[in-house]
Amino acid sequence: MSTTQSAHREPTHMLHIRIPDEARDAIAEALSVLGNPELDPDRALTLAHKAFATLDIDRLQDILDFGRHADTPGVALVENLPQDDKLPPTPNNGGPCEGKPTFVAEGVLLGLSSLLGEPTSFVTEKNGRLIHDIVPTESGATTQTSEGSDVFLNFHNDIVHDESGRYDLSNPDFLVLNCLRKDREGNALTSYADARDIVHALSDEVVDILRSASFQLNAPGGYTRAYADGKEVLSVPVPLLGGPEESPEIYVAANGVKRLTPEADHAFSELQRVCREPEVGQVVALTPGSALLVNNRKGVHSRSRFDAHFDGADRWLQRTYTRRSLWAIRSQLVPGSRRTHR
Ligand SMILES: O=C(O)CCC(=O)C(=O)O
Ligand SMILES: [Fe+2]
Repeated sequence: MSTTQSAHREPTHMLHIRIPDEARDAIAEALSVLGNPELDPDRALTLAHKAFATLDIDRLQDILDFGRHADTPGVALVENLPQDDKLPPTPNNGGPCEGKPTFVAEGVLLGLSSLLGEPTSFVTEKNGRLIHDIVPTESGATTQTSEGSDVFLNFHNDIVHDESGRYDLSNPDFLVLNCLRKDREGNALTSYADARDIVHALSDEVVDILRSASFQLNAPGGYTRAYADGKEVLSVPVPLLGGPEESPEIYVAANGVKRLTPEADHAFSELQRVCREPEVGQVVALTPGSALLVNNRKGVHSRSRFDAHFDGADRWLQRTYTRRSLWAIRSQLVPGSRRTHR
């Protein structure tokens, strides 16, 4: 345990927000008129924002504070959200779903995202779509990607390739994950480990190494497949932890972290180990009608192994990558687009 910190420090906790039935029904009604949001994302976001802005002031402020302050939890579970009356089969090719008759789930995703910031997209992630269908695929079953199922997806952040060589700059501040369908066996668990709790659980020596530029992150699979035949595209040497002691930021790649020294290798193993400890990893089984708000800077997340059958009844989440502001990444905008980036 870190000796520089109080041994009596309280761990961070998952914020729980339950939407009352009446509010759920009012939001569902407002979202019933929503068309396919990819056709006019700004209009869809405005409509969904209006729907969620009708929440009572306490719950609304809880979500807004989650998005805007350093001292709030890194993960929040929102429950009793509206759902689509009829859900088509789960796509088995990484999405999107063709012919979905209503867009309530998409509206929920965009409404929650709009309270945190601006949904953004990248051409190498889900073909630049704003709404990511997170579904297991046969070809990706054992990969360290969101298409995996038959493997533990290690604790990571969602990062984005950047020409500067830093992959933790243009990436999302938040992920929003909305559950449309759970896995049949109920084995899929999403975990979140807050860097404040990680640091507390590690020795000072290991934290010092994690704060040194002894690591290189591999770019996400979508990028390495598109531009490097799947070979490594490494960042410049970076630390995995940065920022002030009371509110650290963490950056870990899912697609591989190269350790530059034996000490860095040990520190990385320690990091992954403590994230799995019950006093650090906060675990949730997402079910339809619940969504997870994930701060992608305050902590890392993982997903357990689960069964996939590729028969239309598999687990199905929808996800946005959300930034507080799009301004800093404007030079990466695809010409003619307002939200899609290279
Ligand atoms: O499937 C999950 O629960 C999380 C997957 C994941 O890491 C992601 O969508 O970024
Ligand atoms: Fe992820």
